[in-house]
This record gives sequence, structure tokens and C-alpha cells, in this order.
Amino acid sequence: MSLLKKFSVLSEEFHKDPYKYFSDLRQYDPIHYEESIDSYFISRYEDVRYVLQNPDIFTTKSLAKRAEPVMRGPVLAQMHGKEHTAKRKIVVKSFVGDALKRLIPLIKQNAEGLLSPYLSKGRIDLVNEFGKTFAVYVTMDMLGLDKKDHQLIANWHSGVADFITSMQQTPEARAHSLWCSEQLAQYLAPVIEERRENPGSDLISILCTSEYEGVAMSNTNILALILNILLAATEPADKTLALLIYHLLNNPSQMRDVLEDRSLLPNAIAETLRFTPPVQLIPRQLSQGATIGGITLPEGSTVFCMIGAANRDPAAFERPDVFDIHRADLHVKSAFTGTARHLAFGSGLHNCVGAAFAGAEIEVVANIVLDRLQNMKLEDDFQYTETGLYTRGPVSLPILFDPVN
Ligand code: 2IO
Repeated sequence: MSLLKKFSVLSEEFHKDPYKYFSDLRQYDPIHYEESIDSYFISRYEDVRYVLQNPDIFTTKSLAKRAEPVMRGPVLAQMHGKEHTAKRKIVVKSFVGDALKRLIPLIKQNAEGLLSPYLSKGRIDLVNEFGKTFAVYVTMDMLGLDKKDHQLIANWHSGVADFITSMQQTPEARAHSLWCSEQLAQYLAPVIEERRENPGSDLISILCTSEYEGVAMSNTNILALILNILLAATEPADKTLALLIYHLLNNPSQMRDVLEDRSLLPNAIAETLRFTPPVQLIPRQLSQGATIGGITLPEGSTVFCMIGAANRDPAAFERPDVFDIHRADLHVKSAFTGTARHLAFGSGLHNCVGAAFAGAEIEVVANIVLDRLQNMKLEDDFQYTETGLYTRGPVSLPILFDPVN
């Protein structure tokens, strides 16, 4: 099958199963131009890596349009130079070492608490009855927000995420996203004031009490970083968990291996991130004319790195379309760091600040799911579907297991 001239990554068929098209894209159209949005889609591993590793040429400037209207200020990914280094350092401190250790019991409590009402039922939708709420709970704990408001935060978060992860938004959807962002700003303004006065150990307090160039950050800058963290910590989490469990259910011998030896769980998570990265696209904007994979693009061009396609490139991974937690080229030791071989956390200067946290969070919650839900299987007549071009994950994952009282 060769690609038709009219092929579009914005088409229904591509959205239904993008993985079906990645091989042709890499082979015949590695710098795919999408006319309706005047953007290039980069699918080869080597090209994607090159783009991500050269932030001076391939800048994050496009985020001023894609993110700033709903983040209400600059996110970490948009910053550069010493501001980026300093503020990234402030944020990363909450995601590693002792701060991360303190979060582990909270992650456990959230997972156990949300699972317990379902244990006697023998059935749970791991996305809609568990994962989505779990992801919001953990982020709210990290930020030190009151979880009684989780439904409000979840709804506003989803409006904001829709803005950032849409390829084309209707005017109505755009207005709704901006309204959600406004609600979050109003909700968080008094919290920021209060944490400046009475700081605790939560991430909002850390942002409120940290200084950049000798002065405290402005309310706008703090708010943007809170919204940045809310989005980045919440949006990919339920997707990664559901994808991990789905792949293990589809590969019973690998499920057995993990159940028998839980030290293999990081391998399974890393392989899930390679095989089906929850963040599929990373946008960049050219500060000058540049050549990618032999094709020269003009200054100002917008490119999208296709993480899913790059992670399935046979030039980078053996038998890339096979899910294999034992693969020799998995490199699990670096899989949750900036030097990971898979590109699910990006690569280079702007690689995910939450990578170590994400790995730990998913390991903790997956261990609890595997402990509590015995003899898991997918519901009989279940039709598996994924949704999303930018962030992508299962629409639902109804699981049957042995009920307990
Ligand atoms: C807020 C897209 C879920 C980030 C983002 C525009 C910046 C940055 C990412 C990830 C995942 C989100 N980009 N996290 O791709 O913070």
C-alpha cells in the first residue's frame, strides 16, 4: 500500500488507527505536509530526534498560540536560557527524591480508595470509573488542592486540554476552553494569595515561595506553571495506565511474567510508552530555514514530531510493532529519564520534567490494580477504541475480575 496524494493525518481513517499508517509515512512521506493547517508531520525516529535535540532551530514558539491563551502565561516548555534552567529546577524538585517519596503514600491511598467500591462488583471501567479520577486526585494532592472540588477541576482541565490538543477547534469549543481556563484562574487566585501567606510543602507553596533572579514570581507566572503542571500530570496518566493493562491482557504470557515478578513492571511501563505513547505529537517552529531528512523547510514552518511513528521505526527498534517487555533494546534503566531511547517523554532540553514521577506513579497504581483485581479479563463483547491525535488513549476499558467482599 502506498500513500495516496490526498492522504491526511486529519482524516477519520487515520484517527481510527494511526499505527496502520506509520510505516508508509516513514517510508514514502517522512516529512508529510498537511495543507489545511500548513504544518509538516515528521515520522522517522532519527528526524524526530534531530528536531527535538536542536531547540535553537526548532523552537517552542508555537506554544504562544497553542498553549498560552489557556495557560494565561508562559509554560516551562516555552522558556529558554537561564529562565528555563532556573524555573525547571524549581519544578523538578517536587518530582524527584524526597518530594517524590512523600507523594507515594498519597498515590497509594488514592488508588486504593477509588478501587475499593468496585471490588465487590467484579467489574470496573479502568478509564472512566477509575483512571481519570485517579489522575486528577494525584495531581490535586501534589498541588495541595482540596479534592472535594475534583469534579470541577476535572471538567475545567478537560476544556483546557481540548484547546491544547486540538488540531482544529470549532469557535464554540474554543470559547468553552477559554471559559474553563478563566474558571481555573478564578479558583486558583485566592489559593495563590493564601499560599504566599501560609506556605506548606505542596507544589503551589513551592512556586509561591521560590525566587527567580532574587524576586518572587508574579501571580500570572505562578498560575501558568500551576496550569502547566495540572495539564501535564493529569492528561497522560489515565491513558498510560489503561494502555499498560490493555497490552498485558492482550499478551497473557507477559502478564504472567509481570504477576510473578513485579520488578518487571517498569519494563512493561517503558514498553507501553514506546509502543503506544500517550502524547503522540510534539510541535516545534523553525527559527530559520532548516533541512530535515534531506528536505529543506522555510523559516517559520510548523512541524509536528510524530512520537508514535518514531517509536515504531525499525531503524531504532527491532520488530517495532511487537509489544515485548523483554526486548533487548528497551533500555529500562534510562526509560524514565531525559536520555530514554523511546521518545514518549520528548528528548533534549525540554524533555518531560515529570518523567521519573510518571514512572513511579504508574508503577504504584499498576501494582495495586494487579493486586486487587484477580483474574482480570476484558468484558466479552468489548470493542476496543482509542481516541485523540495529540494525546491518545482508550475510550474505555471495562474489566471483569473475581469479586471480593
Ligand atoms: C502544556 C500535552 C499533556 C507539557 C504543554 C503545552 C507543554 C508540554 C507536552 C506535555 C503533555 C501535554 N507539552 N506536557 O507535550 O507540559
